[in-house]
Amino acid sequence: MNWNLIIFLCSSRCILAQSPTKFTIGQVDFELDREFELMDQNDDKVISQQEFDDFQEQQDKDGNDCVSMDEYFAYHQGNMLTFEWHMFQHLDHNQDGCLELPDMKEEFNEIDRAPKDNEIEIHELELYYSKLYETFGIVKGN
Ligand SMILES: [Ca+2]
Ligand SMILES: [Ca+2]
Ligand SMILES: [Ca+2]
Repeated sequence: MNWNLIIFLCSSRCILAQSPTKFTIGQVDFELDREFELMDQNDDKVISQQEFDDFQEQQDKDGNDCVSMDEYFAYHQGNMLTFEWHMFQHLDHNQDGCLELPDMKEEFNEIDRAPKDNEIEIHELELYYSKLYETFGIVKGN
């Protein structure tokens, strides 16, 4: 009897049971590529701070400098509601139910890391998301 295996199976089940997330890495990667293309308006394969801010503005349908959860969800339609819900909570740094420009500036700095050059490349976005996967408890699957 392999006790290590049994303990491993039990603990991964327990983690799964606790996690409300049912989506997979593949789904998130698809979402990520799509989002990168949406943000990269001049198609030069990097996202500038300006493009990042514009993306924020596009989501703000009523133009009150606040992207509400409704506006965010309307923009990020799809089967990824659980993920988007986590994302919104993560992006909303001061927890006021509004994504504002300071929230996005903070986020831009968080993503722009390797190298830190005021531009976001796809691999920086991937790195950033892979850290988020862990925080959100996303598991690898089909
Ligand atoms: Ca660009
Ligand atoms: Ca708004
Ligand atoms: Ca960069």
